[in-house]
Amino acid sequence: MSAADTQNNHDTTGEPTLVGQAGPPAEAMALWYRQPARDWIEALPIGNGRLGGMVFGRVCHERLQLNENTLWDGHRQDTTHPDALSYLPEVRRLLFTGHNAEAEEIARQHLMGNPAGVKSYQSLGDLWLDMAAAATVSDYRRELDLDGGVVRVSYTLDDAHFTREIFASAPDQAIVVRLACDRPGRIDVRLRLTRQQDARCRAGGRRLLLSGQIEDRPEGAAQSLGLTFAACLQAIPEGGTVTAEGEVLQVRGADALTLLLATATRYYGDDPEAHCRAHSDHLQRQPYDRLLSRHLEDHRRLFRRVTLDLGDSPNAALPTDARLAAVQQGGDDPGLVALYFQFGRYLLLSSSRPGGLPANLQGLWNEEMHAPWNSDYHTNINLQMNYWPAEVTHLSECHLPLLAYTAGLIPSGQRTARVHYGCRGFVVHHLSDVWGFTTPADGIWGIWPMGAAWLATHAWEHYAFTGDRAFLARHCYSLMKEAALFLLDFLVEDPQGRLVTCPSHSPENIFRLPDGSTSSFTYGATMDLEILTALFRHCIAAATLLKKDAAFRGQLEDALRRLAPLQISQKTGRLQEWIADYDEPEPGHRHMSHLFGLHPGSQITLRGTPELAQAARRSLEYRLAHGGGHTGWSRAWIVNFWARLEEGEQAYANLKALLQHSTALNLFDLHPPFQIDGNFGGTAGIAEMLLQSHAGEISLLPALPSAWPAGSFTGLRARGGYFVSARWKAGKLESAELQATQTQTCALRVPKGSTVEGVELAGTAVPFERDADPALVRFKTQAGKVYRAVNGPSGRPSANRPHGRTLSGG
Ligand code: FUC
Repeated sequence: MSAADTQNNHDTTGEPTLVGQAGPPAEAMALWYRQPARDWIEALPIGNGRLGGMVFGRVCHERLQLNENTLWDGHRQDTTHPDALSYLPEVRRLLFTGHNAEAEEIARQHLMGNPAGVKSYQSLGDLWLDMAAAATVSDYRRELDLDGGVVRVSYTLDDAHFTREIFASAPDQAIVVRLACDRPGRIDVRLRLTRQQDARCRAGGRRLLLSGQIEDRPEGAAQSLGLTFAACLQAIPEGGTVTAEGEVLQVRGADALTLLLATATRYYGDDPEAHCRAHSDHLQRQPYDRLLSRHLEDHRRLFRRVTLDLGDSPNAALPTDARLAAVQQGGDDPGLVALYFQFGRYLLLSSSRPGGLPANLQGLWNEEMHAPWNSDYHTNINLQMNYWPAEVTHLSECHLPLLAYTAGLIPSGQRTARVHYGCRGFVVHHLSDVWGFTTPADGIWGIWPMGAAWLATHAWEHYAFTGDRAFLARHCYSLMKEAALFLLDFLVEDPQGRLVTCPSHSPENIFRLPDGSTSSFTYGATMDLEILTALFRHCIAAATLLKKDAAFRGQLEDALRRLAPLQISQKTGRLQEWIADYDEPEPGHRHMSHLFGLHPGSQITLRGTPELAQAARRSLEYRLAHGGGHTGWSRAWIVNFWARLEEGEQAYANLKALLQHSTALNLFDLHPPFQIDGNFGGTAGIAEMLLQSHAGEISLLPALPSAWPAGSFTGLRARGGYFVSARWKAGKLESAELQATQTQTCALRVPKGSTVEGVELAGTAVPFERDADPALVRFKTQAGKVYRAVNGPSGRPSANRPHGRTLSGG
């Protein structure tokens, strides 16, 4: 097997002509197609959080491209620049006096990490299933059943119907492939495991063993420091024979065939080969049906928590690529949006499971040895966006890998904080890897010391949604505090006496200085102030809840009082992105960092800070008027912004643009190239259109577009620990159910045109108060109880039931 073969992504030679038209799969929540993937970006993803595959579904030369999420090039090392701290005062002085170019010059030489970059997450390799050439097959279909987490391929060849099922099992930590046929003895297949580099494959008995070590040899090193890894494929035929021939396994005349793939790397310290062999021994004792049922149970436990119905579509019976094409030509397809939403949830639960690493820039799925941006962890938007849907779409435990990963960065981030800035706490710059990289990378824009702080806001969000105070005390608080300690020490007074971050950036944008030159290097960027405000407020709230650290709390409060404020441009009415009202050479820049306070932050809200919300809106409109949203993640962020501004039509138009311009046939988000953040940001945006809880209220259908006049959702989560379901018709709320997990007062907002006519607990009216704002009601909830809020007139409680007492009207 040559490297050229393994790389030949487009090779469809020997693939048969497809005839006939397979109907849609039984499962409605499925991506499905009438042809195999021509290219990697058309293949269908499976994953168990650690082990992933891209299934091409080819008839005669099936390819599964494989990933294991610990398989990264590089190694753990100290990347700090020992002299950095001695240059910091001069860099600050230069920035405060407007000598940005000179500051940049010094920073490039002395403030960057060494090395100033990370190495790539790599493909594990490929599993190939070669079958005899066929001239024609009929009724071909491949599908990704989201509800079961199974890829299926089926077709008819001559008189026989062939089926394949492929899934990545979390409970059994394996990729499982099942080939079956309705005629006995028809399964003949040659199996190969390959990798472009650093590996070899051996066949023996019924197994293939691929093993190797990434070549990572620093200058002068005698040995590679790269990870060792292994993959073991086991073939279990029913009937027929298996023979090992050199580097391949040949299966002949089987009625059915089960393939079990186990993988391991040395990342967690195991011997990968020994681990794979032992795990294969265990797997081969599990019957296929048992593996499948254990997988289905595990997958559905997470997947089925949320349902979403956005209404019918005339294209519901078409294959996914045809539906996407119709939207790309301007059509509306609410069902495709619901599918996209559930696909986002599927991707998260397939790429991020407790105990493992978080989803990277491509989630889990990467076919390259040198991936775009190394498929790393970018912390100036991308990694965080991956987790925007986690809590609201009820995949809270899938958020834990991010929190654990962030906690794992603390030792390295403390060293960088000390060596580069002389500060306590921990700092993370704009990207990281699995080796604890925390220093500035890539270029001058890498000097952005806010990554840890932003990541730490996720710890609080996890608490806000789950209400898990013990977890807050045990895991979240120290993380938040370490991130805040860094900023407390890092803040300095600017020439006007305001506390600011310095040096920093507004990721990754540039501005024009009064002398006409451009720069990106600055201090007190609006985003920094917003992230810091969010984190400090979270720390104050957590310390108050946990009754600890009064002095620390006082320092945070004091810093917030002295912090440079958010500013609205006198010239343009827009929210200023920087500390001064600079012009922007790239007004449609993909990053919209200064709007962090609007989303994902909550410093800017429509009713709490109307002037800032208006200024944020102007900034957003300006970005959009100049081509903003040209990358997938940028477009997805825009959906969330409009949702927070309660502009359903604008949110929807941008969601549609995400599908039209930034979505591949397999529904992967395209930067381009493939980058998974847009999938997650898009999924979060859809949720944000239907349910919000960032402003101290649960807001139902805050940004419902006219394209979804009727629909329902169940099982979404809101801050305060609520589980929320709702149903609407003709654009008006019919009813909502809130399951409380805490005893507290619930503030519930309904959309324009709807009013709460009653609140019930098990059919009995519950007293509620109507706010001066008629869209808002308040009532007491008790942990474990389910409350139903109904809108009139169709949802009005029947006359023989008492109405809720209202304080003003109702
Ligand atoms: C940041 C973004 C790019 C891309 C990369 C992975 O550098 O500005 O658009 O998303 O991360």
